[in-house]
Amino acid sequence: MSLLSGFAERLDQAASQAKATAQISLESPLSESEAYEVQALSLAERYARGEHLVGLKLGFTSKAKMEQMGVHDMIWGRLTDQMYLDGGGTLDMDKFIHPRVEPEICFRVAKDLKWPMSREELTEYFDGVAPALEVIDSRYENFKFSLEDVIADNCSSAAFAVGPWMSPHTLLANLQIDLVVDGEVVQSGNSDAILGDPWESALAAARLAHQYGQPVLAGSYIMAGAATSAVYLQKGQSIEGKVAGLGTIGFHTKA
Ligand code: OOG
Ligand code: MG
Repeated sequence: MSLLSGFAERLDQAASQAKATAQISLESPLSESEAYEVQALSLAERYARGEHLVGLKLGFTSKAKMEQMGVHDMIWGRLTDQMYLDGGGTLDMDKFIHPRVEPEICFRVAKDLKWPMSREELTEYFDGVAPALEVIDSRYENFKFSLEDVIADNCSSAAFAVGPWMSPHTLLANLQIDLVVDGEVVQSGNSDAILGDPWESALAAARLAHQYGQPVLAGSYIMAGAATSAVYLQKGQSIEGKVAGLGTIGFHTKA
């Protein structure tokens, strides 16, 4: 087995057994493109078990997130149908290592994405925007990683829930984004923190997917990346993500 497929298998097992593993960069420094190769190989294990790709997520598209995690660049990962959580549903905490949640904005792709594409063309390629919640669960001990580590680990992707769809013409500038836990606001941010405008995340997703040869088909979800820090989940909580002007999405964690 090659070094990269060994890392991919290790990360896939850490995720499926909900058991943390040591940072791979401490064993063998990887380049960014090798890290994306590990990600693709570990996703191949999921597809082989019958999971399906349903979209992409961007990470570290805001300063708040980069500072919280000590990294310096945007990343992207893959979302599968197994990660999808119905709004109002219950998250089984035993399936995760040390899950955190963050409020987000999600886009729905109307037409297979292409590149290049202009900012003006974007609304043609998307038919919905929605408030969303992302659950991230680093497979590394203590949620600690380098940029290459987290890329290899599919950007900590673990679960996501998406609220009611609104028109893609809904303005996304300067919207307040709140994370509410058991009725209390625990994180607040602004949509402008996401690359200056969350639509820039959709554009970046189209560019990065093209760069890495990953098709993004109609019906896919694109998660824009969080505007706030993420917070650790506990058992028996009620979680809501609120985006002013877009709406609310929530779930519970199993007691
Ligand atoms: C990596 C995932 C980052 C975001 O929205 O910025 C991310 C992590 O923080 O573990 O999902
Ligand atoms: Mg996120």
